[in-house]
Amino acid sequence: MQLRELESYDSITIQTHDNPDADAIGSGYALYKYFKSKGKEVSLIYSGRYRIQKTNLKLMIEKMNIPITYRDKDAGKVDGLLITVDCQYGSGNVYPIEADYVAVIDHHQPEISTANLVGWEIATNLGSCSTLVWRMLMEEGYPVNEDMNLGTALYYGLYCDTNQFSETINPLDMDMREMVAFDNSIVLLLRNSNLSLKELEIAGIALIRYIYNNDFHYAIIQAQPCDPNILGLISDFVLQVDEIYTCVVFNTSDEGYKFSVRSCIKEVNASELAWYLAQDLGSGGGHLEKAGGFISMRKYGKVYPTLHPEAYFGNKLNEYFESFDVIDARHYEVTPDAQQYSRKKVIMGYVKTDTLFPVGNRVTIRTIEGDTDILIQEEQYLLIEDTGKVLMLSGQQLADAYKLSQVGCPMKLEYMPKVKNALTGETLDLMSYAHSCTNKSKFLVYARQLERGIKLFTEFYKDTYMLGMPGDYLVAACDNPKMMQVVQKDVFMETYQKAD
Ligand SMILES: [Mn+2]
Repeated sequence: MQLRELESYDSITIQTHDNPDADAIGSGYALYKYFKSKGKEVSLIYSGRYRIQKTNLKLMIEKMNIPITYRDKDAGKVDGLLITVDCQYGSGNVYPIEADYVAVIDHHQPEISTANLVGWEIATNLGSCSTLVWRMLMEEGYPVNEDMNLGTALYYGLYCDTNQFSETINPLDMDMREMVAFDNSIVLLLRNSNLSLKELEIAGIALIRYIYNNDFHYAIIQAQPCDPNILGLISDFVLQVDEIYTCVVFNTSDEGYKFSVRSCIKEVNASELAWYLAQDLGSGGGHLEKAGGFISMRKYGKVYPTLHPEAYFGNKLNEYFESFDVIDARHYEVTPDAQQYSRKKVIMGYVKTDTLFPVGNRVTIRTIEGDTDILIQEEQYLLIEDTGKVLMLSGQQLADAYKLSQVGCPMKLEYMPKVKNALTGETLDLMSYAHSCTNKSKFLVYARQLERGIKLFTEFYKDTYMLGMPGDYLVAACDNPKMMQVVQKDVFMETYQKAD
């Protein structure tokens, strides 16, 4: 959905979830400003049991002049369009207000039927709803950076929802963080009014009630209901204990379990562990050392009606540590039980890096998988795969494996990769410099379907690993068997065929 689709309504009410947080307020405010600029009659409201109390939120509202008001539960129906933001109409965390028309803008797991909505945009891969609304405003050409209050609200929304930018890795979140104009002095002020005395006590109590596993060196802590930021704070602290290599800190609300993950060993990537813990029950992700996630109570209750969450996290962690073999490609053979396959022809893109910036420049390549820093060199190419991954190759490697054309590359990717010059900050859209290529069909690999999970370290992936789940494929180039990678099962089926 695009925001302009909602411009046919003259009266618009924007409702955040009950007990709104900085992200709900920030993204709600951005929508408010947008529709106000279109001459609509707009109001920004929240309802539910509690009024806003936290000092940082009160300051946010005051400093940025955010016109959010509390709406009494029995204030009745609203006229025109109701948009719920950072939540979904009909979910347990937002008081159901009757309205003529309803739309939803959110970044949580889909919880509701969209059948009766006039529009919805639910982007679960984003770290904050503020990022989503920022994207929607940019798509409409709205001048976000001319309004410092608006920028600061969005920035602070992302900051809070991602535990100070540590628990997300979506490239669009990073784009907003870098591109939006904000007032740093306000952010500093809010940052230092983040905890109440009550929450200080919650953190203290949580610390003395840890569960420690001696075999795998992990700790689990359940905290009383508190702001999710406290979970990050506790887990940062716990990880400093010498015997603890990995930890999970969580709390419970009516909607589900919110958790923070930390790791200080290369065999555990916090981002992937967060994903593993949530899997089909919610969402999780972040960075190598810090990550976070959420498990929906509705989904959890269906699968584990009686299991205590502490036991759930313990079981999942044990399962995680027991179910992966660590493989170092440099001392490992895929053959002899592997079969030969060849890569089907796929259209991809390639770019000679010195057409982007001069040789010797340091640049950051931002893809769906995160940021990579490289030094621009001669005869260096980037290959943009149809999955959105970007690989670095020499001219020879590229010419050996791919048939190159001079026409532009038509690929549509979920996140279009960008290249940013570290010195000047200039950012280029990689695809507009790319030409098309197809792999030569002769590219032969050995592949073996995995029965157990693996963590694969290779020559290029020394400090972090590629994760393989049972069912995925371990693939090695026939002419260079140490060049190994993990290919997800469905991707493998689509891109490889048995060699004849
Ligand atoms: Mn949010």
